[in-house]
Amino acid sequence: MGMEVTRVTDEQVAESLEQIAQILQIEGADVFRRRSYERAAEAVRGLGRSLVEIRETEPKGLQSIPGIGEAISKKIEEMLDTGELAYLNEMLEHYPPGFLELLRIPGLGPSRAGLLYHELGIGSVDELEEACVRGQVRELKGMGEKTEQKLLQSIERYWRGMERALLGEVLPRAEALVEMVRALPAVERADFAGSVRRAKETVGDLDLLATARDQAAVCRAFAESGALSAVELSGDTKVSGRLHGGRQMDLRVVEPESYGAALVYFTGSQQHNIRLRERGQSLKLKVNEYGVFRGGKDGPEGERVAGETEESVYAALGLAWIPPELREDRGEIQAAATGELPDLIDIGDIRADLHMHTTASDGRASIAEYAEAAMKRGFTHIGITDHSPALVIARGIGADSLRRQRDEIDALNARYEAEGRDFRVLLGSEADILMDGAVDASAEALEVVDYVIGAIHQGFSQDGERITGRITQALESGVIDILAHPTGRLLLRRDPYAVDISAVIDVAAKHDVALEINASYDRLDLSDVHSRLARERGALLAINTDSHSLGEFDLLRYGVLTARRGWVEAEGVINTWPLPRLQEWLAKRRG
Ligand code: DGT
Ligand code: CA
Ligand code: CA
Repeated sequence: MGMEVTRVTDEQVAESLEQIAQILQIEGADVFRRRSYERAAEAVRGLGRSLVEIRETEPKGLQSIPGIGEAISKKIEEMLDTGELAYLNEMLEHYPPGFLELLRIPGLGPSRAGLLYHELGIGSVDELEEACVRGQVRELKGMGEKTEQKLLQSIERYWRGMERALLGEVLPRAEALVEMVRALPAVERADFAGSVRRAKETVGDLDLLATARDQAAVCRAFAESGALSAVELSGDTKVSGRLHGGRQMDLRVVEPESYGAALVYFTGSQQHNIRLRERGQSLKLKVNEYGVFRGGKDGPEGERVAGETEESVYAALGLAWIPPELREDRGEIQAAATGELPDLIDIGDIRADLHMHTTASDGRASIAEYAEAAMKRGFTHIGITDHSPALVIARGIGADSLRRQRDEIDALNARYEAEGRDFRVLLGSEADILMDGAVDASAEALEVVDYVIGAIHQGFSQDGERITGRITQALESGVIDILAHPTGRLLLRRDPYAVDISAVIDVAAKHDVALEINASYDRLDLSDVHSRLARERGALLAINTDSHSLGEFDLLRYGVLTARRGWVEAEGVINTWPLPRLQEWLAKRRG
């Protein structure tokens, strides 16, 4: 297509390496070869720096990464240079396009997928479903009626999961797609809209918007770009289809004078749009995806008064521009009318991450490695919080190990001080809130740590009264400074425990305990709505990544987006405070 090479992300490199490992397994290749690709994928995901940076700055280039040897480093370089990997492309030629998608079905590993393909020619989830229904799968070696039933259930769950995805799975792809659309000839502007732009925690389809004088040319170019695995509609102003992996998406191409109005309309939410239209009616203005027009609801479409930018649309309605994260009809229009929109927290306000796990418990990086990565991000401090002893499965640590961490941290801080670096490490502990509400933090442990994060890791199914009592008792004890992932939900996978979060918020506010917004995009716990409630009731918040490896500081953005959806300002989030202020707060709490 004569287009510039689209840059592959590190995550895409990791996925390609993983695909190679999967195909090697399907082909029954040597287990060591397969493992080397799995290890390489894992290594890429755990890097604190980008592949490009390592390649350019390390004397040994990519081979300086543990787990990446000469052969794989060459392949990664090829991907970084060309956006493609011939070795993988050749492997994939032996299989139908939807084949690797099969591996996303829980319970269907590479060996079974290979068997299904070679024996029954099954090359997609659709075909697998059909074969199960027809009872063909049970005839295969090592499978039976039970396996077939289980597979059908998994497929059903897979289709249901397809309907909504986690924001963190879709947002990076939306950004990459927008970059790609912006690079198409004739495109003037492009953005993603819809629930992804509002940063909703789960999203349905992806809505893309572009503007160009020659709309049809852009539609054609996009339809032919290979971004979609299936093009379902390709018109002069709109292209619809499925992305690789199955997610539905639309690209709409509008005229430049309508771009702002279309961006408002397709960003939504629907309720927000309805409120805007009502406000327009009261001002005798008609608001739609083409612009704002004089003449009111029933009049002929009159003179255009706005439409090219979002700001112009809101201004025509007497409103300040409203950040997309607030557009849920939760009072934002009233606030925009009276100049009372919140000054939302921004990722640049965050100075610290206060929740991460090292190799001492279940993490994969050392204290010093986290510190280096944090300095690169511009943090001024971090807090190390390995698990307490009660959490045996996560290799919780006791007072002896905490003392060793204390020594290590004191030595690091002394070095930073001597070198004049504005950076410090704090020592915390993620202490289990036990079944009876006691906190798993010994007197010896409390002596050496700077703070305690409390969390529930067992007894998720207790009834509301018990689990709420257990948490509030722990907060009232004064031992806990931050309550981690307060409701325990795992998005699309596990419901929150039956906790009365409103009661927890009140107790947290009363005892000056900060409630965490866990930034991991499968948690986002507290949620947007609960975060807002917490701030309204005067409780402090913390936004933490709960990192288990170096790359995970990047999750911070999802925590910040959730806070923004909760109308949260920087002031109420302890991670935005300079270290002295944080220490003062901790001293007061502990004193
Ligand atoms: P999703 O895809 O389920 O995560 O949620 P959205 O918000 O992206 O919804 P979607 O994709 O159905 O539509 C994108 C935006 O387009 C939506 O937020 C508002 C606007 N929109 C769609 N249908 C209607 C409608 O019937 N009335 C109004 N007022 N707006 C609509
Ligand atoms: Ca959508
Ligand atoms: Ca849509």
